[in-house]
Amino acid sequence: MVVSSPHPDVDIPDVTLYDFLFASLEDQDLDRVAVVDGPSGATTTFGELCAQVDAIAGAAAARGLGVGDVVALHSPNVPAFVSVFHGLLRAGVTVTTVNALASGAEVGKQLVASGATALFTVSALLPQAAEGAEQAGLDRDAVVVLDGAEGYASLRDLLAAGAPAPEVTIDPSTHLAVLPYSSGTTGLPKGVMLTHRNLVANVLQTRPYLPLGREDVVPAVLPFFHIYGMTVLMNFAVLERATLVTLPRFDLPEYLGVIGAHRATVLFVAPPIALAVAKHPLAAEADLSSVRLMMSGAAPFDARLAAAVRQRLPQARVVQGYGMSEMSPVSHVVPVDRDDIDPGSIGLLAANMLAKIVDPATGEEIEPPAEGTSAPGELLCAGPNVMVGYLGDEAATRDTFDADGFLHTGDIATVDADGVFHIVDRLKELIKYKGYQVPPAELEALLLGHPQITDAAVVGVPDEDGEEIPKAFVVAAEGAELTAEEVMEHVAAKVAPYKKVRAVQFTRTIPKSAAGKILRKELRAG
Ligand code: 4UW
Repeated sequence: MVVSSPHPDVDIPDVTLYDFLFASLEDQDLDRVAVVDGPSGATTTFGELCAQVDAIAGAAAARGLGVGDVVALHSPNVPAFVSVFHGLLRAGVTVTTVNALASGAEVGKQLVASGATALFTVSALLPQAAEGAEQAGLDRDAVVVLDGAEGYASLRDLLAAGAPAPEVTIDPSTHLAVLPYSSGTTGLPKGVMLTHRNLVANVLQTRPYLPLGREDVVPAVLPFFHIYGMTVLMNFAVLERATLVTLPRFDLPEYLGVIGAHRATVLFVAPPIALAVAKHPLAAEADLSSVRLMMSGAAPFDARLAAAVRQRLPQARVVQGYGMSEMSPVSHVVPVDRDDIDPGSIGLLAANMLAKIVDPATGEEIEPPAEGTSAPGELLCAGPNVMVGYLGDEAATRDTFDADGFLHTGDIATVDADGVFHIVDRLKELIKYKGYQVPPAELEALLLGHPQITDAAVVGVPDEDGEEIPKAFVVAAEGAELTAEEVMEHVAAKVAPYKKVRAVQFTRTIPKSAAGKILRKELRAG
């Protein structure tokens, strides 16, 4: 049986993200601060942000970028991320966001896979950006370094031309706004095709249960390049005319300092940040009295951690959301005004959403219970926020949707009689390290590229703090003298730091099904 959201449906206007967020700006908001650069304290007002978005749209159009083009944005959280992202979208460009921690080879792969014809980056990431651009055959003219670098166009150069924003006509329900990369339920990262409508819808679907307003100050430490930061921070906070304080990386003292100095009110976090706030002695000394809400997502967050956070933030609500790049991303959230709901749950379906729980062994739908909690099964979701499909990968798209058009999340969930969902396990092979995606298929391919490795499998296992880490099971070639350190270094040299293999076990065989699929559950069980 299908479970419907208990919330009333919301209307989703047929508009572009620019029209949704910026065309509605009122005079009274123009002088309010939209974005603060955390490290320097420099501020950008809504009026300035909107003018920058228009100017960047004009500059993009003057470079010949518009509808049909894909442009890569490769930057940590800085205020210019917001204006460049929305400026490119305003010009009709589709933006593929690249993880700021990506290696040069990873940047190159995404440029090629997405068909990007230009790359916007920052000087600190230029070594990886330049390597990736070269790999993808982009010449220097196609690379813009926002803060400037010798031999490259900068944002200032682009804006100096003063080109007017172009008039573009696009259909918000079919035109691709963004292409974040996700490995989904299996395999290598794929371009997730999200339309303007997907992004507009997702903000509206959670808005009533997650009130944010003009008085809110929101540290933006979760990366804008990842769908959580993109929708929940960048788009949601801008829509509500709240103030974002950007931080290019997570550094606990700096984060706590920003909360105190800017009187931050709402913290959107992933579990490792929640853990630091709950447990680190520095957090005990920090002034966190301004915080009224902490929301965690992107990886499991249990009720014990929620309770530990509440001890540090007794005045605040501590809630959880759940989502996936393929859902723009939010499908579930614990409504802020429902303190009767377990904070270890992912709460209720967002507005306009449907879900099913299906027995992965039989494909049978599990009935929601009249009372108590359902049996666990795979969660499938449908709604206006669900992606169109994976770019250029019809087979993966087909496999990700069931016959009724519901998206396979690859997560195992239960639902209770009140419509409250819990995530209890993960069916898919994906590993999450500090909330970042680590696709085992990618690491396995790298391991198999080592001349002394004949077979390998990578699974997520808990470390001593209970955090998930990637562990490699390795079959070494006959007579090979391979150490665990060598295996780890082999991978670390080629991938972003969060994708490193952090534990190695040598084994004689990798358990596989008759069809040759790695039996990951067996490996995880040890
Ligand atoms: N509990 C257990 C969770 C949870 C979870 C995600 O990288 P992606 O594609 O996307 C994300 C999205 C995070 C997110 C979305 C909306 C939201 O409100 C929120 O919190 C405020 C966070 O991470 O990875 C998707 C996969 O990440 C796992 C799960 O396996 C999912 O399929 N995941 N949230 N609360 N696991």
